[in-house]
Amino acid sequence: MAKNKLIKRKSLLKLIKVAFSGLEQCEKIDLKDTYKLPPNKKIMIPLENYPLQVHIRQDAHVLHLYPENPLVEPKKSEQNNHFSDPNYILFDPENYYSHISAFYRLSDEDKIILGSDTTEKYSFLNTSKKLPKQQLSIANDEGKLIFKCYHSETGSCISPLFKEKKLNKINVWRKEKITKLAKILGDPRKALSPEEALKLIQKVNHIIEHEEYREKDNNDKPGGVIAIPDKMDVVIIGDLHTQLDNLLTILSQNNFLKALENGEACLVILGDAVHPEIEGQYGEMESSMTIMDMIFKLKVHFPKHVFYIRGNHDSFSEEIGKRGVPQGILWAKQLKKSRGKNYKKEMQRFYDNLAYVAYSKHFLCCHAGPPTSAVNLNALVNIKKYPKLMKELVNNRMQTSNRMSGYNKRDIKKLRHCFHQGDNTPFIVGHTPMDNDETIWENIGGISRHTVAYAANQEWVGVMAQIGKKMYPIRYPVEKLTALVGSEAKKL
Ligand SMILES: [Mn+2]
Repeated sequence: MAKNKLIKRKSLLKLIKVAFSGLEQCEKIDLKDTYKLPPNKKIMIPLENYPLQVHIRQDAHVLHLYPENPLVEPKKSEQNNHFSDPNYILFDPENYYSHISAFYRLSDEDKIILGSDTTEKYSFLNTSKKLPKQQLSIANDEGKLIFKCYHSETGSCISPLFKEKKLNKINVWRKEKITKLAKILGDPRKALSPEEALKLIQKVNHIIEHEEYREKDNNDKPGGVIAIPDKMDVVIIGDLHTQLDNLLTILSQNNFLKALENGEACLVILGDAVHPEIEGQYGEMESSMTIMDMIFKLKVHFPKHVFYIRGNHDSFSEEIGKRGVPQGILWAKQLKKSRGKNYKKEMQRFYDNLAYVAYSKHFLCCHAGPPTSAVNLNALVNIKKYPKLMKELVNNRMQTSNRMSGYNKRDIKKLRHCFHQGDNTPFIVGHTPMDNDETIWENIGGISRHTVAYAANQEWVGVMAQIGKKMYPIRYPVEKLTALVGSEAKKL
């Protein structure tokens, strides 16, 4: 409902904008070859849904601008979805296909201005600092691209990437990843037999009891902290709440999978992968089994590069529930019924052995928030002796005028201090989505580098990904990839 209102407001705004922007005065050109943009003139490209190469000025550095097309065409009935507004992705092709990299999403009605004024802001585009302050603007008007070059001496050029290979490059690349995922995960639509499921979770528990980068506690059990090596990049994903398509969307994008494979990066899942958050589905438990199976398969395939941190829903507790539906209890019952008593025990063993915090020099994360009570590194490692700390790390929420007991800036600072981190180290939590439309929220509560990542939104899914020394929010439209991975697995 709120969405309809939003769309209406958007179209009204658009009418006003068109009336005043002189869009009609754009010159349309027929783009067959490289085209030099005339200074100070708006040029509209008649091609829709075609990739372009952009020379911001006439030197070697080029950018690519690709329409963001889904791998699976949405059904007619779903046409009013997030792919109905054509978006473009602007990126540096030198990095885009080889490393985890950021890009600029040029959405409908959006405009980007490139020049030395914005070199810092869009540092991932690697454009020259020697450009004029404003060199080139690119706008997206319902999928039609409008270019304006502000300087003739440093003139900008555009050319179409017509050749078949380049046209489909991104989706061909993504399909290769779907095949890889099918090999790792199998058909996610096919339930594991109780025997297969038991074997899988036992393997995971064995790995976790000897987990890499994890100091043992004083009882020689896995401690509460994962210390990711500084040289390894991290990709952080928030609460999935059974949205398998969201996990598959992420793994089919960027170079996340490749970076896990070659050991350059690790994936940290911030807990709460189970228990749907969709109204009317709170008591449904099959999808919780499926997503845990998939996470377990990832863990077995990448034992040193996939980590799962404990969330409050990673429990059979009667306290876990949503709107009166006792999800913790239903979860225990379901596992016992479909997979047997031993499986349920192994899941408890899994929960008991999970870490609560992960960090490196470049980030710090946990499921919910920092403890408000006293905390130090030794207590975090020996967390099994500190049930209060355990509870706080998976349940705390930020302080607000209605929740004075919540955590605040000082508590984040305190937790950072346990790891000798300064105030600039990104601190990332899940647990508390800020609204229904987003997936990542930055600088929450006015606290700099305090980020909430939530991966259960059905339209957009985001990760916090480390590129170099910095963490970037990277968002993708969710695609229904479960069936695609499944049918690919069947072919193997
Ligand atoms: Mn939670």
